Amino acid sequence: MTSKNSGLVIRGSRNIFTVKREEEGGAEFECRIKGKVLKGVEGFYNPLAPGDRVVFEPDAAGDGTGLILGLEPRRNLLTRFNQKGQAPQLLAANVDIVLCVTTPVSPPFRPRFLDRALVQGEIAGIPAVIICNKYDLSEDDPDVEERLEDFSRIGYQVLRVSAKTGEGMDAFRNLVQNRVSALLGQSGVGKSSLVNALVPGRNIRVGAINEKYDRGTHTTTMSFLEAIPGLGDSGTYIIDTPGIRRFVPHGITGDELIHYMREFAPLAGTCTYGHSCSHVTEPGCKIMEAVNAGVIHEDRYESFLRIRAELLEPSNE
Ligand SMILES: Nc1nc2c(ncn2[C@@H]2O[C@H](COP(=O)(O)OP(=O)(O)OP(=O)(O)O)[C@@H](O)[C@H]2O)c(=O)[nH]1
Ligand SMILES: [Mg+2]
Ligand SMILES: [Zn+2]
Repeated sequence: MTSKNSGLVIRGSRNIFTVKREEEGGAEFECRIKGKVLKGVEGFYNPLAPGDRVVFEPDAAGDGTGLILGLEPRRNLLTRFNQKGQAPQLLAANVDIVLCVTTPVSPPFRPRFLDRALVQGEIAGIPAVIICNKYDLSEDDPDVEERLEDFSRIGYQVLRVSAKTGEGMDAFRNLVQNRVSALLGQSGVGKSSLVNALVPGRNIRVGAINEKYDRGTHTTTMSFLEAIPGLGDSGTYIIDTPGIRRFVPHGITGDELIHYMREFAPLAGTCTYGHSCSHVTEPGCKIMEAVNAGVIHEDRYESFLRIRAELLEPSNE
């Protein structure tokens, strides 16, 4: 006899998903979605993400396969615009915290990636923290430190850690315990290494940095949810994701962006030309004044203009 079960999506491609049953010892099933599309996710690159909760029916033959019948309402959803697939993509669902991972070197520090990932955290309504991994390799570059300090100034927590030496990892453990976290970052910053560092004996595949190009080699190819045993008493889960080369935010228009960058948001609508100000040439522009006064970092202003221009392109909606 078949029966309805509730389950947690652990990983999935575009049509086969590993679902962990919530009852009876948590067996895993390889599931397809019943029918063609799941309601509410039409037009997305993928219909489900790790962290999603579903109702499913194990196959009567007991061969470890099953059919997904429906999706439980989501608490939140982390997405991005997938430029290659020209469609929005689900990265993780029902998460408590987004970990935006960067490195001081190897691959080089990429504050613009952080700006973009932080915008997506704000859009999703999920708190974000910056994790500067490979701090053992830090050369105390004043430019890196200045930007990290500026992220702290505008209200983001910044952790300097090393998955390799363990430096800063107690703070990292405290941050993730009893929560569901999602890692976001470019290839090679050490996302999978951070998960490995939390679980003794765990050996998720990690990839060396390509020396010639000083970047990662896209070792993780599919997002997955990993339970972290022995950390916290109410369950700790981390969603590891594949490295993203360029993060294009999704879910807002270019005109709305101002509300999703923390130090910009209070200034929305205050320019002489109000909401129609493009914040580039107009007299009485409060954004440009804030840049000149050091309230908005020049690099963040540059990111703002670039992201807004991209969002205003019709192909990225
Ligand atoms: N020195 C140093 N190397 C590290 C650290 N963390 C990770 N690495 C190395 O960096 C390389 C990339 O690590 P991964 O964990 O595969 O990076 P990733 O972010 O998961 O990369 P993708 O799966 O390609 O997105 C590996 O050679 C790791 O051993 C660290 O804290 N310090
Ligand atoms: Mg990886
Ligand atoms: Zn303006």
